[in-house]
Amino acid sequence: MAKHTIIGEALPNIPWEDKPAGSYDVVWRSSKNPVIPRNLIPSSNSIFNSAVVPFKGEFAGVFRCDDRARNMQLHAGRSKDGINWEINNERIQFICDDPEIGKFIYGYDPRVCWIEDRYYVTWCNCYHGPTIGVGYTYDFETFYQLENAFLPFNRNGVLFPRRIKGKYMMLSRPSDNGHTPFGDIFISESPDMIYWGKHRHVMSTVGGWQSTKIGAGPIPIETTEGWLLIYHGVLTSCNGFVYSMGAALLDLDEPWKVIYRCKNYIMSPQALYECVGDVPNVVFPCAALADAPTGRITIYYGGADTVVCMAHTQVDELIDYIKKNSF
Ligand code: BMA
Repeated sequence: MAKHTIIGEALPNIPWEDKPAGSYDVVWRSSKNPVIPRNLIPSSNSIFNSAVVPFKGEFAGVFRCDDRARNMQLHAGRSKDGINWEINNERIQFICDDPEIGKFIYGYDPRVCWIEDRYYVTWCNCYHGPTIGVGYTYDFETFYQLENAFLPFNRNGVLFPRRIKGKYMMLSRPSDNGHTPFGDIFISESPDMIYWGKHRHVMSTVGGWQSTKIGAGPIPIETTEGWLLIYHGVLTSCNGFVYSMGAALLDLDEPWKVIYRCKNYIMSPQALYECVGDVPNVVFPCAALADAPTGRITIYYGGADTVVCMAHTQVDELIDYIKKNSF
């Protein structure tokens, strides 16, 4: 019996597979991986690091589709079951009041977050270098763009799914203009989604799989034990960066306070579609679906900067694992 640990809605049609018999893993891969192939649409070189949410009894999402000129673009998509997707061949054209901000150069690694009355989209947006773009949609057809949240350079902007003490909250990872060899997770708050401040440090890098840089992944999941944060951590090997998936619990009211943080990764690149692709050895989580009554969680992650994959876990099992293996 699940303990009703997740504070949230029921999602009875969450895509789901039970843990394979004999598995030691706390997070296990879908047997259908990769669920989105690199060439699902005619224009794509690769589709990966993408965000999925429940939408009108079905599912919708914003997808990172790098085109065949290797431009990084955002595309909208829909699915009845969260597994089989129809992705628009044309990229999202954001409507923006200010042409300087609305000028699209590149966009990647989207996150989508339902807050109050709409779906907010955050992504890595080029404005004199990478920073955090912010927009919203009601229907995944028309998208509006707001001000960038921060000055460049920044990546991995991840909103919380509700206001905390009246303020919108966003995690981010200040970076540089290239393949940043450092990076901690910070949090900022906003009264209006435009002005962001009160920046606080959340987590630093620490040895092993998360020793080079870390960045928030899916929208944090509210639980009775704290905000469940799934994130990526990077190790620099003699053959380049290795991206793994980790997890922590943050204080519900003061989410810059880390309550538990798992020493072990919860998934590392081991399957062929994570180890072979345009960028080898990458698992990069950007979204999670959760079903509160059963505690089921389905994570969407990019494999090797090439394909979209799914993995499953159960909240009580994952939280026990984080606590048992915490620093
Ligand atoms: C990061 C981002 C991600 C990518 C990762 C591995 O800097 O560009 O989109 O998955 O590198 O290449």
